[in-house]
Amino acid sequence: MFFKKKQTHPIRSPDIKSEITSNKTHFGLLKTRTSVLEKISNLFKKNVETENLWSELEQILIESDMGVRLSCEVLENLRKNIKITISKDEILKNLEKEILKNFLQVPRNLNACDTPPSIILVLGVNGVGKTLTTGKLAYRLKNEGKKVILAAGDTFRAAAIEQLGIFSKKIDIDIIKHSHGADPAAVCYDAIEAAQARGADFLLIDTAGRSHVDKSLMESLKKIKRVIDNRLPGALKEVFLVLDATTGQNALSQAKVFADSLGVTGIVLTKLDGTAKGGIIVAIEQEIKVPIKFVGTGESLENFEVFDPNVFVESLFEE
Ligand SMILES: Nc1nc2c(ncn2[C@@H]2O[C@H](COP(=O)(O)OP(=O)(O)OP(=O)(O)O)[C@@H](O)[C@H]2O)c(=O)[nH]1
Ligand SMILES: [Mg+2]
Repeated sequence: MFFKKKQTHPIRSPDIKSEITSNKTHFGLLKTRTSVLEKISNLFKKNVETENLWSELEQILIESDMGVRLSCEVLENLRKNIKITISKDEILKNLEKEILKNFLQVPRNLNACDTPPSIILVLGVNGVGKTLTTGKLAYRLKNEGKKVILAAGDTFRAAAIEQLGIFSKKIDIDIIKHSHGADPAAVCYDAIEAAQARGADFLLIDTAGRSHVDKSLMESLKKIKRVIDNRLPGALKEVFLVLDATTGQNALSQAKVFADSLGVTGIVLTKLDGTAKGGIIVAIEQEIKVPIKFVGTGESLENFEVFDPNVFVESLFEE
């Protein structure tokens, strides 16, 4: 289990509940979920016999705008997974799990071009884990048999080029770099040429991190995107926003700014090994409607996993 265990029940703990309920609708179903859970809680307070619970639950779900198909699916999964003799608390917990899992079922595959190279741009504020994430992704793709090239697009911070260089040596893949202070868009231009000439499947571009309210950062990132779009239209298959899970709600405001101005296609949530704030995942997806595709779970290149909503929900509910 890669998520740090939560100490309390997720729906009832105030931080997670507010993350879930304070946001607008997502995937069209959030409001439904909140009112459904309210009705279910009331039902549980009414002391209904356990055997009648099923039909009452079915009625609540079907009457809500969840739709008959989703309601039946949720209850069917629940029935399959639990014994009729378990307590109401257990039924409620399992029902919450099933509903949450359903909310999180969105496509999370890594997009790639039919004709390589596919370009992946890695963005985020400073210190969230962009450079390490770029290395982890390169390591993962190389292990899948892909030819990968790195571009040192962070020319802003003195040690950044060297940091990515260490990963390129470790993983044994090429890196395209200019000197400190150079134009990152020019690095990207050269990197695209190299990726084409060397037959790379993927070009991964690390970028500089500054505050998400820093206009010069946003302009510099937009320029990189323009260069890619002009030089190789259609090749930019992923714009990954890296967010640090330990920053909680702050990650959410960053996500909004980046998603609005840079067309983010996926989120990588890092440092999940150091936090119990996993509930931010639900809030981020609700708010910006961009899927979390990968999670960072430690400081080594191997500590990187595809985000699995089922594993995530189970870990949230672990006692
Ligand atoms: N525990 C843990 N640490 C991480 C994870 N991802 C990144 N880090 C650590 O976070 C710190 C910053 O990582 P970087 O990759 O340098 O972050 P960055 O976003 O590139 O930083 P700047 O280039 O300065 O903006 C490093 O000490 C990393 O080892 C993770 O998933 N888990
Ligand atoms: Mg960096």
